[in-house]
Amino acid sequence: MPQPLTEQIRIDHESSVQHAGSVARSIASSLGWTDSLAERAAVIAGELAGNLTKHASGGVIYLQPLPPGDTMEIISVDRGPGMADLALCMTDGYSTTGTLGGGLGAIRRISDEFTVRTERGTGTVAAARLSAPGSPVADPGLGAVCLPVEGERLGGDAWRIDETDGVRTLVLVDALGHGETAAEVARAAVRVHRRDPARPLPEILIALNKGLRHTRGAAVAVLRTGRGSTEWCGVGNIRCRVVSPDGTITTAASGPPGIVGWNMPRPMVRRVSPSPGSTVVLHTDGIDERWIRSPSPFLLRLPAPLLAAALTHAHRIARDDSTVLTLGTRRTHDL
Ligand SMILES: [Mn+2]
Repeated sequence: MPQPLTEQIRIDHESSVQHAGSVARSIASSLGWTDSLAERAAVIAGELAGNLTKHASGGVIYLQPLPPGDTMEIISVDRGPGMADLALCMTDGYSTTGTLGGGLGAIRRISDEFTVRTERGTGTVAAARLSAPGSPVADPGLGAVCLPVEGERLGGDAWRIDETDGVRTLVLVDALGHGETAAEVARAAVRVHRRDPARPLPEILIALNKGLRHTRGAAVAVLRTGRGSTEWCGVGNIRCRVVSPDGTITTAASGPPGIVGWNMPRPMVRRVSPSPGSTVVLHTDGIDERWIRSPSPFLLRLPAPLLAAALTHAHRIARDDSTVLTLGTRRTHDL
């Protein structure tokens, strides 16, 4: 399983449609997929990108492998104009230009999971997931977009999710600096965490602090949810918000200032109490935190995988590595 870094493709020219397809193929090859599965991924990416060139403005495609196994996610998000009749556009074979193989209905048919939301005047967000047969499927309640600085290949943000006995532990790392050096620190942090992802949250931070000594260090946040409780522990400026079903956003937790690996204060665990139906959002400082000031109701109603993409598309700071992780409700009191 490669580190789940997102590939971003701006869809601003016909050639970007082909590019989307070839990036899907290269992720498929990194996952060791068969040619026919890789081809399905390339078709989905090409169709979503093709839709953006024909119907939308300001569109991007995000592609990524998702843990725990062999899932690929292909997301499209745009700045409008949105669809007037989603049900009609989902009909297999329906196409306003007559050139698509079958539009959204066809994409849904060849995906394992397909989620789309649209609002006239706002835009459309769609996410398709495809998994190798028999491999564990990515958590449907999890959304993620993890991008390096615009124009760079690697960045200092990294994340990981583990699940033990129904308890999910999500870790997000933002290593200081950017590029290859920061990426090495972030990978080291994930490696240290991976040895024992189920240990108590403060111990995770303490282990990372030790493991990142002699590096420039990182901001780190860990969220654990399951069995009726949700807890958070972090150091540095990774944000944790809860988006409630009624559209209110609360700041659930914020870490004390400090650098893991360098001058870490004593890690404190905070309880997060998301109401049923809420989505918890973790993001690094590569997302403009002013997004909480006047978010659109459309954005706040998005399911977790779409919310991560829409937030990134609208509020990313291109000169920093940027990551959004979203986790939606699973049972009444858990996430
Ligand atoms: Mn950062």
